[in-house]
Amino acid sequence: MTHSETLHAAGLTAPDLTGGTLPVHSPIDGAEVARIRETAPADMAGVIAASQQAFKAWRDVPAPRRGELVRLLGEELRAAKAELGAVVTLEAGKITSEGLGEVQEMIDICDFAVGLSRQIYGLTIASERPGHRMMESWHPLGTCAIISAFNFPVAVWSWNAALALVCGNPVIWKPSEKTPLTAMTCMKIMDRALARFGDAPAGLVQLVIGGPAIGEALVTSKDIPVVSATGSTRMGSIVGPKVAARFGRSILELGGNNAMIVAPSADMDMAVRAIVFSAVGTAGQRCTTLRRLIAHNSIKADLVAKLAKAYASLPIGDPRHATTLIGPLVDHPARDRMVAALDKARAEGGTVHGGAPVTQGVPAGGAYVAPALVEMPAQSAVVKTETFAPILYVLGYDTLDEAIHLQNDVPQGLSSCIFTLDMREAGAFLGAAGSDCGIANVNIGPSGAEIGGAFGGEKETGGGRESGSDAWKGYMRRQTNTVNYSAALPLAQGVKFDF
Ligand code: UN1
Repeated sequence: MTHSETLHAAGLTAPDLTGGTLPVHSPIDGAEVARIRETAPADMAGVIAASQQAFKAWRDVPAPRRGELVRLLGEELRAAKAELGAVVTLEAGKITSEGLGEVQEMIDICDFAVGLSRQIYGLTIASERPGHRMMESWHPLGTCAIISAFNFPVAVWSWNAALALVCGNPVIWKPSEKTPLTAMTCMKIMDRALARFGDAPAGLVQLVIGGPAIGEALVTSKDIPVVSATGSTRMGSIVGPKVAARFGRSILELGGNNAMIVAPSADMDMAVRAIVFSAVGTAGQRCTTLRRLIAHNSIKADLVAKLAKAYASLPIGDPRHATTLIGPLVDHPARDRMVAALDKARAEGGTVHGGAPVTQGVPAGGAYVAPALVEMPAQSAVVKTETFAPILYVLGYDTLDEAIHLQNDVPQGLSSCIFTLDMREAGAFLGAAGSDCGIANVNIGPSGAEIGGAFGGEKETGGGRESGSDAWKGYMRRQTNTVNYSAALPLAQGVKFDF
């Protein structure tokens, strides 16, 4: 299929794709595929006001009925899976299976949120006073702004939107400027769900497209109580303080620098499979991508040899071809950053295997690269930096304490894992003095998390939690209620105040 056939199959029409100011390129071949109309900064006040209006109606709709909208969204996503997945491939450069997987992640979170819509539970609490009852009520909070990144252009929106909507909040979505077409496709799918739902308020789900001025309007508006932002640590360090300054709530999902410890007892074949998928999948552009391999010195050389062999056989090329495993980087600046990181690694004493730009057997115009394995003498500055590319730094260790120290000794704290068959090592890794990350796994890689768990991480990753478990609480306000059903008015803490 040509790019325009893919876009038209997903329901995007000529007026959607032309006449605007924002050029959109496909990473597959660098071709300009659209010029999108941007939201004028002056229009943001109206967008936010419409969202406020929608909130007034939506917060009164019973949560299970709100869940019905998300159930319909899940149905529409199932029907449009192939078409939306193809746009993810076109616009983000993911291989077909990963584009489809991303849509599946959306369907999964919709299912989760539908169930949640009947499970918004609060606690009841024993009161210290006779004839009193205490409980918690969870109420909708208000508009949730969702600022998403290019690398999961649709799934991250759905994690936030599906939860926010069942929690009673309208959403305003600002996608990456690199991936507005996937967002527009999602909005068409959402519009079909809204039409079937029938009576959702106007302005419940909005999309705004543009650059920093649009983001700034969302981040600084006191009418937006929750800002969920996914992207670089640099972006988060700007967004977080601005939201905090107006006492808003931010849910930040920022950089990762994810490691795997491979112990001597590990099932090596399984470890190799996990390493290859998590280090080179999505061309190293997941926030959960494996970036550091911490291998026991007794098995390190053998492991590196096995990986080098596996890396040499990985098909690199057009992400639409069924056999391709490594598609392009998002753009040429991303490739320049990879080349620069490898130069820095060499300067810091690293031995680089692979990592060269690839121009043969791939579509012209795309930024294709061979994945790099880099043996490092120490965890130097470049290793502590997240470069969004398929670079895997390899470090050695002798004791588990040393390995855990290396794993934790970076600014980021998203995902981590250990390969071991020794339950004591696994227990230590998952313990309080083990991994300091938001995600810690045993005998699986750091990427490809299921939606059922809370997703996010510590330190410079930003501390936010999205997706499963009780992450929904981040989108609601908790109200503590004390009800006195007695005929007396006792004060707490035994205070006397008689008059
Ligand atoms: C991201 O890269 O921002 O765990 C999200 C994973 C995916 C989500 C990644 N489920 O790799």
